[in-house]
Amino acid sequence: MMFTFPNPLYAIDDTLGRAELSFLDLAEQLCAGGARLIQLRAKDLSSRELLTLAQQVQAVCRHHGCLLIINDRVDIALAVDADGVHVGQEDLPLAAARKVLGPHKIVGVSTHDPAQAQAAERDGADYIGFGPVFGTTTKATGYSARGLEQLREIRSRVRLPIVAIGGITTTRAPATLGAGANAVAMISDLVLASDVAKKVQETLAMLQARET
Ligand code: TZP
Ligand code: MG
Repeated sequence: MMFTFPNPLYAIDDTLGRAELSFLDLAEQLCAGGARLIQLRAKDLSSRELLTLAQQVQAVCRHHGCLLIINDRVDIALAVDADGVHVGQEDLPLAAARKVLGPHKIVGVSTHDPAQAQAAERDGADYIGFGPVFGTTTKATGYSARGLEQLREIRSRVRLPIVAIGGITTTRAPATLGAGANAVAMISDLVLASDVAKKVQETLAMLQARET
């Protein structure tokens, strides 16, 4: 059965070093605002710290009926019984991630061009990430901004759900769905908001207004 995103916001739990905000509080605020899928992206923790955090975030997610995807780390996803993992082109290949997690977990893959997107589909990904759609300073991706035109191109080539990423703001989110994404992944525009839960709510409201 084809995976579908629970709603059009793919919320990323990455504090971007905001000292006053913990990953756990951020997860709570994302859920409180209505996020129903969270990706835990904590790049600077030790394996042991990440495991503990992932267990705590998992408890928050379960409480809110929210899916939890772990960025990069198939081992952590397995250890905390997360709903899935998100791997990039340099992480464990899809086949290896699938072998570890089994057929029922969600495996998402970052892609940056049509060839990568089609390979991910062929190799059995549940969804693809595509980007960076717009310019971003959050991650040095090594890729230029792909733009909405390339997103449309990817849409025409794969049937899998697509989450667009990179420089997406509440304002840009509706047009990004309009270009064929099923969900928008956001970090800085959510995380740097003074009231994260309210920002999530506003973003979902914009996206849901667009859908009707
Ligand atoms: N992968 C491609 S762009 C990006 C990642 C993780 C960063 C997205 O962050 P932002 O702040 O929403 O541009
Ligand atoms: Mg990665």
